[in-house]
Amino acid sequence: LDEPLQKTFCFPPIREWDISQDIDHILETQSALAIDLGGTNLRVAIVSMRGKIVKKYSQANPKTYEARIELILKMCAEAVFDAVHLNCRILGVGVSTGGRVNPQEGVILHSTKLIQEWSSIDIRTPISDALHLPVWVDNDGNCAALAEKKFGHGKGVENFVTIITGTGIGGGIIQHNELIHGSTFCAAELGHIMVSLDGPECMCGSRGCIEAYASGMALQKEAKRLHDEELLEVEGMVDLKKAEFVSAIHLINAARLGNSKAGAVLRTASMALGVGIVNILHVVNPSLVILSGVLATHYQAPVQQVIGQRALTSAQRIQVLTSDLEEPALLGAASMVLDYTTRR
Ligand code: ADP
Ligand code: BMX
Ligand code: MG
Ligand code: CA
Ligand code: ZN
Repeated sequence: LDEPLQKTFCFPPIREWDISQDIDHILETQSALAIDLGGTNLRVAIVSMRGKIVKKYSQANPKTYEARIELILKMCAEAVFDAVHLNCRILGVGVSTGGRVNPQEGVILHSTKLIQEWSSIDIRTPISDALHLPVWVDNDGNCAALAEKKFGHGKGVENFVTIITGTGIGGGIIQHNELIHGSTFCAAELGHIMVSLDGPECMCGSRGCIEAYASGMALQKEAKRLHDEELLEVEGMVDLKKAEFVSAIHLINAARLGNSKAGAVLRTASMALGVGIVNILHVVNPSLVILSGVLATHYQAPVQQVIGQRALTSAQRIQVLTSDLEEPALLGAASMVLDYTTRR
């Protein structure tokens, strides 16, 4: 309305209002506290509605239940304190963890030896009691899939699978835009797809699982073995005697510099992972596979090649991408909070 008309009808004065600025402000201040519990690390982060990690805290994941819960609460308290100064309003807490999780109850039903003292654990109650915030929980691989769906290559993709390589191998399956959890919350434990009848021992108690061939821990074990036999170091590599510990990354470097033993280990690992993924393609037939974690870029090309060689014709052209998210499991934990608290 023009000014004279406004006066006639006694409209309140129109203030300068830019709705996009208000939305920007909400997207930047409304935040989640995200927790990720893995075989090695315990991470906590403040994550904004846009999926930006505002602040991150990392510690080694303690080996006992008591110490772990104590550290989680301590790190969360610090993050909640910092959030005030960072102008972040925490809407709730999202927990990503290794193990079979019942998200309705907020309970970790069972864990492999990768996380000790982590079976039949109600993780929701102690966190919500201490912080007076709502708490959501899911398996870390499932969380990684949620993150890809909201912020990553999985945006708008109806059927996709993600594989995240850390200490172990986690998986998440999105079918018709939803995660699948299965009848006892054990669906999408993709690290335990078996690709040989014998094969190396796995932390789950079985053998021949892709986690036992291709995880960070599996490669680290092989790197250590070669190092102990003085077969790892090759010319051009950083002096391994000065390295804090021998890791999967050293194995990859050695292979790149022409160490044939390291190359053979990596070929077996890639083959095992590739064959495992072919099995997944033949069960759920996704349109996309997203690899994440430290080893993702290394595995992408060999996995795509194995699919070309070993998948049924109809599944051969399925795309394998490397995630471009900084921390998929943490971001997925945050997405549970951001999606549920703002759903109308
Ligand atoms: P978690 O399994 O606790 O979720 P991460 O996803 O942080 O842990 O991955 C940690 C594992 O990945 C380590 O156990 C190691 O095998 C491997 N890793 C991670 N970062 C590096 C690195 N910079 N160099 C070598 N290995 C690494
Ligand atoms: C293990 C298993 C999975 C988990 C995966 C990746 C436990 C405790 N963990 O296979 O549930 O998704 O490790 O975990 O049973 P990460 O430690 O590599 O992050
Ligand atoms: Mg992890
Ligand atoms: Ca999973
Ligand atoms: Zn296993």
